Amino acid sequence: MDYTKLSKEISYALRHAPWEYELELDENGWVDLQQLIESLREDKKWRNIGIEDITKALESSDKKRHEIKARKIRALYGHSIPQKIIKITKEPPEILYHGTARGFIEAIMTDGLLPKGRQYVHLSSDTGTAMQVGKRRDEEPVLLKIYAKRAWNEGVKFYHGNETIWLADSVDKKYIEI
Ligand code: HQG
Repeated sequence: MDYTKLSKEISYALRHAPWEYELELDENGWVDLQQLIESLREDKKWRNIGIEDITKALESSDKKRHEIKARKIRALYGHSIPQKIIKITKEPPEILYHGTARGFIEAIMTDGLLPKGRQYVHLSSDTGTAMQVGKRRDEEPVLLKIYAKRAWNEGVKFYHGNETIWLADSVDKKYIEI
């Protein structure tokens, strides 16, 4: 079983296209795990999957992208669907980081960080994770330092994604340093 492929398809279903799987997310992004499994099983490559394959796919993943609780599953971040997923606000650490492509810097330092195709801006608690995120778009990414606690103290909301990923609706340029 290709667990990476399974994990990617779960992300696609739960972040971007639940309707293709006849799934409806609740306001916090949860769907019934059994419904997801039944929907995936309609594809012949997944026709024999069970709960244990889903948990293995999540465990073998390099990042904590999904969460299972009380027979439900959700993606922890990354959503692009029109229905905005409600996240819990949480006081951020002093500094968060964002890794991005060199070509985006001018726009970011003009308009601030915007969610673009997703519901939230994604920030990282450590520089290594941020650089990895940036490397998806540029072999020499730029690391941005975000004065998160100062922003929070001035009323900007931050939300918990997982242990290393933080979310925000947007980040004004006054809190960003290259
Ligand atoms: C950029 C993956 C121009 C922003 C990753 C980023 C992450 C602007 C791109 C998660 C801008 C959006 C999210 C502005 C922001 N002008 N460009 N004003 N504001 N941008 O993929 O943060 O592996 O939606 O810098 O690891 O790269 O899928 O966001 O480059 O955690 O689990 O617009 O997705 O996680 O790109 O990545 P994305 P991201 P997974």
